[in-house]
Amino acid sequence: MANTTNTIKHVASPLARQTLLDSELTDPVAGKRPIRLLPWLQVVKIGGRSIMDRGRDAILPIVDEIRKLLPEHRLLILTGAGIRARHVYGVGLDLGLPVGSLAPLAATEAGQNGHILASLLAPESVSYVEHPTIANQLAIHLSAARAVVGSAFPPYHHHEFPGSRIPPHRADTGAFLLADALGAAGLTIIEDVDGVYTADPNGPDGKKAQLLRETSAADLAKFKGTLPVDRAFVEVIATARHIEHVQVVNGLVPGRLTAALRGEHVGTIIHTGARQV
Ligand code: GWN
Ligand code: ATP
Repeated sequence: MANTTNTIKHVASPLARQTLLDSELTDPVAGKRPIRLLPWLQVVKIGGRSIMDRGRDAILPIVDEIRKLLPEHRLLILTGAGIRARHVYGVGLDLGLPVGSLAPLAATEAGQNGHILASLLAPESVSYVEHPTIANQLAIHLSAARAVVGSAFPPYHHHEFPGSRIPPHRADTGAFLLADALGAAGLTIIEDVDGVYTADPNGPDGKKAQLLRETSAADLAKFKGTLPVDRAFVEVIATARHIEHVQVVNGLVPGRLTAALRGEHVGTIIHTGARQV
């Protein structure tokens, strides 16, 4: 009888005989840059505390700006959590809740801000889409509408890393992970300051703070002071696969988002670790 093992039952796989723990062995197969799933997509993260918590004075001008941008760009708009998440951290920490319980509580606040924003953009066919929809059906939703809104928080839940009692992977990190995973054209982070400064411009040394027009993942990793983005964001941008830079812009100044999406340098450009291949 003919030996059919190799042709029928054996499925050839370049990784079948290797340990996945040795990068020298996996690199020839896994070291290539992944494909871009949505290369035309612009991802915009809107600050929870810096924009959404300010209510109509901050939100309505941004909604107006986004409305005018829709013919020009296809957008995934992701919202941060803001002050309600800080309150829930306070209550939860007082009760001794672990980080994996606090993460989803804060994430729901990011979702709420997204629902608010999506309601205001509903006349433009913009809807809030759920995390599972972002994961699997974003392309079809973005073929029906020029933009969708989602929660910027990554859904780590009880898988959140236990190093700190405050969930380390928050909205900036979540927005970057998504933008890079989708191979988006860009990520713009909207804050209430002109960009990243040498020190908190609203802190005690605010008067001396200088705006950094450009910085990098490596520089921010060495930066000792506070930042307007999560610390984990600095870590994940170092290993970016697609997004080569992120721009942080002031959403309280009309026109900054529009300019940033047109590729103009109007805030702080943060260079990631993405290699040009
Ligand atoms: O609820 O506003 O998605 O898109 O991280 O999980 O805590 O959930 O635990 O599809 O799955 O509150 O219910 O909530 O914000 O995250 O969502 O309305 O399982 O559409 O049900 O990954 O929205 O919500 O909070 O994003 O960030 O039902 Mo909400 Mo969030 Mo809706 Mo979502 Mo979490 Mo789902 Mo989820 Mo939970
Ligand atoms: P979230 O979306 O998670 O709710 P957010 O991004 O809207 O949050 P913050 O986390 O408060 O808002 O970040 C913005 C704030 O960061 C600014 O208002 C500023 O005062 C502060 N900040 C701290 N350090 C710096 C720095 N080095 N440069 C610029 N802003 C800084």
